[in-house]
Amino acid sequence: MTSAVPLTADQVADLANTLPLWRIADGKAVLRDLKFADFSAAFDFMTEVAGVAEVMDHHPEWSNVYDRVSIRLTTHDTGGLSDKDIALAEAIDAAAIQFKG
Ligand code: H2B
Repeated sequence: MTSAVPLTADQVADLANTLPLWRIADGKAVLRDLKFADFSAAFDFMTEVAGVAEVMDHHPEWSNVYDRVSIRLTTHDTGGLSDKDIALAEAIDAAAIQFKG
Protein backbone atom coordinates (compact mmCIF):
# COMPACT_ATOMS: atom_id res chain seq x y z
CA MET A 1 0.00 0.00 0.00
CA THR A 2 1.43 3.39 -0.94
CA SER A 3 1.99 5.79 1.94
CA ALA A 4 0.08 9.05 2.27
CA VAL A 5 1.70 12.20 0.88
CA PRO A 6 0.95 15.32 3.00
CA LEU A 7 -0.70 18.20 1.15
CA THR A 8 1.46 21.25 0.58
CA ALA A 9 0.35 24.62 1.99
CA ASP A 10 -0.67 25.61 -1.56
CA GLN A 11 -2.78 22.47 -1.93
CA VAL A 12 -4.49 23.16 1.42
CA ALA A 13 -5.14 26.77 0.36
CA ASP A 14 -6.72 25.51 -2.88
CA LEU A 15 -9.02 22.94 -1.21
CA ALA A 16 -12.10 25.13 -1.64
CA ASN A 17 -11.60 24.61 -5.39
CA THR A 18 -10.44 20.98 -5.25
CA LEU A 19 -13.23 19.83 -2.91
CA PRO A 20 -16.00 22.46 -3.16
CA LEU A 21 -18.50 20.40 -1.15
CA TRP A 22 -16.21 20.14 1.89
CA ARG A 23 -15.33 22.54 4.71
CA ILE A 24 -11.76 22.82 5.90
CA ALA A 25 -11.13 22.52 9.65
CA ASP A 26 -7.91 24.21 10.81
CA GLY A 27 -6.05 23.02 7.71
CA LYS A 28 -6.00 19.57 9.32
CA ALA A 29 -9.22 17.93 8.17
CA VAL A 30 -12.12 18.28 5.75
CA LEU A 31 -15.77 17.92 6.78
CA ARG A 32 -18.98 17.16 4.94
CA ASP A 33 -22.53 16.64 6.24
CA LEU A 34 -24.95 14.68 4.06
CA LYS A 35 -28.70 14.06 4.21
CA PHE A 36 -30.40 11.13 2.51
CA ALA A 37 -33.98 10.10 1.84
CA ASP A 38 -34.08 7.85 4.89
CA PHE A 39 -31.92 5.60 7.10
CA SER A 40 -31.75 2.85 4.48
CA ALA A 41 -30.26 5.18 1.85
CA ALA A 42 -27.81 6.61 4.37
CA PHE A 43 -26.68 3.15 5.41
CA ASP A 44 -26.36 1.94 1.81
CA PHE A 45 -24.12 4.97 1.18
CA MET A 46 -22.02 4.13 4.24
CA THR A 47 -21.69 0.51 3.12
CA GLU A 48 -20.45 1.66 -0.28
CA VAL A 49 -17.95 4.08 1.28
CA ALA A 50 -16.76 1.43 3.75
CA GLY A 51 -15.85 -0.83 0.83
CA VAL A 52 -13.96 1.97 -0.91
CA ALA A 53 -12.16 2.85 2.33
CA GLU A 54 -10.99 -0.72 2.78
CA VAL A 55 -9.63 -0.88 -0.78
CA MET A 56 -7.89 2.48 -0.29
CA ASP A 57 -6.73 1.56 3.24
CA HIS A 58 -7.91 5.01 4.26
CA HIS A 59 -10.87 5.38 6.57
CA PRO A 60 -13.34 8.13 7.45
CA GLU A 61 -14.25 9.39 10.90
CA TRP A 62 -18.03 9.55 10.71
CA SER A 63 -21.33 9.37 12.50
CA ASN A 64 -24.87 8.59 11.43
CA VAL A 65 -28.20 9.76 12.85
CA TYR A 66 -31.18 8.36 10.91
CA ASP A 67 -30.94 10.01 7.45
CA ARG A 68 -27.81 12.10 8.15
CA VAL A 69 -24.13 11.23 7.88
CA SER A 70 -21.35 13.54 9.13
CA ILE A 71 -17.86 12.85 7.84
CA ARG A 72 -14.40 14.07 8.85
CA LEU A 73 -11.37 13.12 6.78
CA THR A 74 -7.81 13.43 8.00
CA THR A 75 -4.70 11.28 7.81
CA HIS A 76 -3.68 9.87 11.16
CA ASP A 77 -0.33 8.60 9.88
CA THR A 78 0.81 12.13 8.95
CA GLY A 79 -1.18 14.20 11.45
CA GLY A 80 -2.93 16.26 8.79
CA LEU A 81 -4.36 16.26 5.30
CA SER A 82 -2.85 14.10 2.58
CA ASP A 83 -3.49 13.01 -0.99
CA LYS A 84 -5.48 10.08 0.43
CA ASP A 85 -8.04 12.45 1.97
CA ILE A 86 -8.62 14.08 -1.41
CA ALA A 87 -8.99 10.69 -3.11
CA LEU A 88 -11.44 9.46 -0.46
CA ALA A 89 -13.42 12.72 -0.50
CA GLU A 90 -13.80 12.45 -4.28
CA ALA A 91 -14.99 8.83 -3.94
CA ILE A 92 -17.45 9.92 -1.23
CA ASP A 93 -18.79 12.69 -3.49
CA ALA A 94 -19.40 10.11 -6.24
CA ALA A 95 -21.14 7.73 -3.81
CA ALA A 96 -23.28 10.58 -2.48
CA ILE A 97 -24.59 11.31 -5.97
CA GLN A 98 -25.40 7.60 -6.41
CA PHE A 99 -27.23 7.13 -3.09
CA LYS A 100 -28.93 10.49 -2.81
CA GLY A 101 -30.89 9.33 -5.90
N1 H2B B 1 -7.16 6.04 7.73
C1 H2B B 1 -6.95 7.34 7.95
N2 H2B B 1 -7.96 8.22 7.86
N3 H2B B 1 -5.72 7.78 8.25
C2 H2B B 1 -4.68 6.96 8.33
O1 H2B B 1 -3.55 7.41 8.61
C3 H2B B 1 -4.88 5.58 8.11
C4 H2B B 1 -6.20 5.15 7.83
N4 H2B B 1 -3.90 4.73 8.15
N5 H2B B 1 -6.44 3.83 7.67
C5 H2B B 1 -4.03 3.37 7.75
C6 H2B B 1 -5.43 2.84 7.95
C7 H2B B 1 -2.97 2.58 8.49
O2 H2B B 1 -3.26 2.53 9.88
C8 H2B B 1 -2.77 1.18 7.94
C9 H2B B 1 -1.79 0.40 8.77
O3 H2B B 1 -2.33 1.30 6.62
